[in-house]
Amino acid sequence: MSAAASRTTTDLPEPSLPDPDLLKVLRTMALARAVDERCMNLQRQGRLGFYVPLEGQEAAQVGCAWALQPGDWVCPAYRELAVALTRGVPLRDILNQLYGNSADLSKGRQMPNHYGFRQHRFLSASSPIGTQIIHAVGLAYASRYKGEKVVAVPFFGDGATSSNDFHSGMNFAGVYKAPVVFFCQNNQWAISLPREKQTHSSTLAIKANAYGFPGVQVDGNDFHAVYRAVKEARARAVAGEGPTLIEAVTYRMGPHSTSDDPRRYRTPQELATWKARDPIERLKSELLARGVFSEAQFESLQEELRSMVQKEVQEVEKMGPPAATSLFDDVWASLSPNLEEERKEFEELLREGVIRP
Ligand SMILES: Cc1ncc(C[n+]2csc(CCOP(=O)(O)OP(=O)(O)O)c2C)c(N)n1
Ligand SMILES: [Mg+2]
Repeated sequence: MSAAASRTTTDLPEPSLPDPDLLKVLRTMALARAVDERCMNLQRQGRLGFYVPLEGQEAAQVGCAWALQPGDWVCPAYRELAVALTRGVPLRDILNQLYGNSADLSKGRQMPNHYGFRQHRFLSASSPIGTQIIHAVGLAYASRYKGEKVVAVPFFGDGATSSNDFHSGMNFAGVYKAPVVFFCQNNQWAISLPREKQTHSSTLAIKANAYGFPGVQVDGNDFHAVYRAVKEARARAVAGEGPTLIEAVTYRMGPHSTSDDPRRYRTPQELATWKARDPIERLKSELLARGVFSEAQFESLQEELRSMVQKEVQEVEKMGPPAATSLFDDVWASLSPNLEEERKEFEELLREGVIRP
């Protein structure tokens, strides 16, 4: 029996938000899970090229994003689907990018799963580990210079705390009190490298001490704990009191990406221990225990979300690839004569079928 299921109503956590909001939170977490399941299957069926799952990290991601404001900057790594959904990014836009089709906002030019959404202040995913940390620090510093009351949040993993950019970003933000909320999802693994081989520090949060600002470790599978910690860190940052490092202790229940097999490096027992702490089950059982929600309502919510995702995928799969000639777009304001010539030649080869779009 999971820890959440064995709780009694008397030791339920103090809710961080009113019940109608918590139902929206649960819905967002369940939506992320439904998208995750579907995309893993689509990749296994050869319909999607690549996917990076977040299963197990829903409370950490939704908890953090829920505490932010629309003007705040989100600087993701590559696993932040639930952050994008909480920011209000339409699922259609995410799926179009995964497929790299003609409706993809990045025009099929980015690696799948490496989306960015300008209007949501959600930067393009950073694949090189840790680079988004310094981007966030720069954005935060510049925003304060411009008089904006916003924060920037780099999302990164336990592995990224060993990167040069983690040190540079934390140091600069500490010295200049940049309004940054450093959000580390310690999911216990950096691909096949376990947390205990990543660093000899007792926690990741403790690393903030070296840079002169607070570091907080929270239960990353507890929505309320994450939400409260980020809300407080955000308030400190916009009040000019400087950055905070938050370590959300969680677990990646799936593979690192569709390209690896975690059974090669971790035990079934470890996975079972963390599955019993499933963040969605945890919030759900709390709402059930308080009588806000019934098991039957949760099941119909899951049905509804799964069929909505299914319909979205059907629509997205109807779209063709981006036009092949679009590779000449967006680099120059106008094409030089030699590029004009190359483009004509390219169109000719397309017409003759020598090159296939
Ligand atoms: C600079 C750099 N080194 C190595 C890699 C290969 N790599 C991709 S993901 C990853 C692990 C990152 O682990 P963590 O920061 O814990 O994030 P998680 O994937 O667990 O979310 C590594 C080493 C990379 N992308 N960039
Ligand atoms: Mg990790």
